[in-house]
Amino acid sequence: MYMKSLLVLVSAALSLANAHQHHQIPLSNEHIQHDATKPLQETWLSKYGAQIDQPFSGPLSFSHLPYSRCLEDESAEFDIAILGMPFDTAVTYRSGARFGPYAIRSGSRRQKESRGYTMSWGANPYTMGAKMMDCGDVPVSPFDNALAVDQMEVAYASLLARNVSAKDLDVSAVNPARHLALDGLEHPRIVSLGGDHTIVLPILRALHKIYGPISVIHFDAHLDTWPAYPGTSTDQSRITHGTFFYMAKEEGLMSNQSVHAGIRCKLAGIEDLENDEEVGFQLISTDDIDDYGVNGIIQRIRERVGDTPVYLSLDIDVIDPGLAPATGTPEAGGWTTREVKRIIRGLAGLNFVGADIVEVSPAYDNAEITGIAAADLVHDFLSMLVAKEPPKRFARPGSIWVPAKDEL
Ligand SMILES: [Mn+2]
Repeated sequence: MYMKSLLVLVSAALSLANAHQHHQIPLSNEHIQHDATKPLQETWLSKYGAQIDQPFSGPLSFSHLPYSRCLEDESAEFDIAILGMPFDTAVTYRSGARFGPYAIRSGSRRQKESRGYTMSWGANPYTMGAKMMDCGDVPVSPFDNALAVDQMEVAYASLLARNVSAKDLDVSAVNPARHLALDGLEHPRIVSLGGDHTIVLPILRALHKIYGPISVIHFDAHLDTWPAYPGTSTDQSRITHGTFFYMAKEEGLMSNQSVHAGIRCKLAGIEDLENDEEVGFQLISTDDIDDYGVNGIIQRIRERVGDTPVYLSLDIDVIDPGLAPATGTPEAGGWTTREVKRIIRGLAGLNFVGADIVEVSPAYDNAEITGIAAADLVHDFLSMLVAKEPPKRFARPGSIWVPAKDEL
């Protein structure tokens, strides 16, 4: 019985194999009739069209902006440049911000010109007349800080010296600082992606040559105005991410109308605050937001810098480490991302000559929280740089709120 079943199975298998062999495709394809006028197969281009970049694909530029190595491509034209400064060798605690430009660009993947309109601004910064370009990264030395600081200054000054793209001053995007340059020319503005905070010293050196002394609006948990750290013995070792504002003041790069926002770090004592005031800063602490509110803070910042040429520098550690953990010197109890975004909206129309976001160090991130937050803040920087004034509340379609007449 067993042998008989086995024979039946073998013979069934053989006939299946024969049947399969019978239907195999012949080696020759002479039997296929070709129409020589048609390609064998439709191409991607004829069938699907353009090879679009999706939010999760394509080369990495900020918000899928046009990308150019502007330092070598001197024909690149822009009104606002995104420039990475992957420098992180002057920090007091955790290094890693050299990967900040990568993380911020990566966090911006879901941003793009065709979806740049936000309800909060009531505008799309990419379509207001200012040409924006991602100019790549400065190839900074990771081995020699004096060399790296010079490289960053030369790179920044090189882009500042370019002609602006928007020759027509009637475009809706405005550059309120365009009349402030000492040479009477309009200069491009640069949004720098750090890097540790030291990058602001070479930036202020380059800006000072164009505009003279600059006021700084400085969002940070830390003062960054310390004269030096204990144990530093050389001129170069005095230049760190916690001392660069002191150096800038020594060199006469800043006005005495600067302001900190969001300070909460521990200090040596009251003498740190006395020194800070001498460097030229007023101070808005983290807790002040509870007492004066977002609008109170906006008002004090605007009063402080007035109509001076002003530079915005934002250390991501101003935001609570629960919402932005990827940074070198985290301080508990900070502002929310939403609060910082609202304060930035209130600063539009000031005479901004440039801006940066620094200290994003993605090795300490979770689920890209910090990179996404930083990229979103850069979108706000771009909106702030091209808006004439802070956005007003407006009656948007479908809103259940009706603004009062004096808010419109
Ligand atoms: Mn800081």
